Amino acid sequence: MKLYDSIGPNPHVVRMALAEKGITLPTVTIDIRAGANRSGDYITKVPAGGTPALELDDGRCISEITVIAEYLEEIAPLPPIIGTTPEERAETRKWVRIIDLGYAETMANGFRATQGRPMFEPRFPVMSQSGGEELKVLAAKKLLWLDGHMNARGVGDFVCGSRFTLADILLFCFMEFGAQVGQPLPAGTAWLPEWRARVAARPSAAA
Ligand SMILES: N[C@@H](CCC(=O)N[C@@H](CS)C(=O)NCC(=O)O)C(=O)O
Repeated sequence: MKLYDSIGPNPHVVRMALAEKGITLPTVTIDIRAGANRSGDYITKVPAGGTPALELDDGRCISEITVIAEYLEEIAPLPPIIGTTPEERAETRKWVRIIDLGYAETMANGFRATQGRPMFEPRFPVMSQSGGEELKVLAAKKLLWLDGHMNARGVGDFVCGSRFTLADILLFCFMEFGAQVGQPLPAGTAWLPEWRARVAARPSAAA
């Protein structure tokens, strides 16, 4: 297997998942700033053009970070980052979906329409600048909601309670990226700062 890697939060999620599982792969770095993911060989292998992607030994490519994480869990179940029972897996997938659709996509689309506009506008349609600003507000509100929920729940170091999962990896990588592009953790959070410190202390966070 081979990993097509780049800058940005999406590849960070997969590198962190690989590190949690102790898997090391040969890596090819794709220069997304130069648009190398939107031309040539890469766009043939990965029609949607996003990075990262996992190339299997038979040449097939798997893209989309949550799908790559599911694949890794199937080929290397331990340590689990999704779950060992149907109930655990359902809980992880629930939070992954909430975080992905509610926060990660919102934050990323806010970035693409504002600070990231010069890079993304020539590649695909992006929302208006003012729409992007609204998305940033919505992303911050989602973090506040998540924080309130986790704080009220009262137990558990991680999104799925005592289990460290893909939901934590996804949230962490996108929050770290958000903080670098003008979307820091909003004021007034209580659970997220301590959770962030716990996740940042894991060796995989630096992957
Ligand atoms: N939905 C995709 C998103 C992939 C994505 O947008 N990756 C970013 C890097 S963080 C990228 O390649 N951006 C450059 C571009 O889309 O041209 C996934 O789950 O992998």
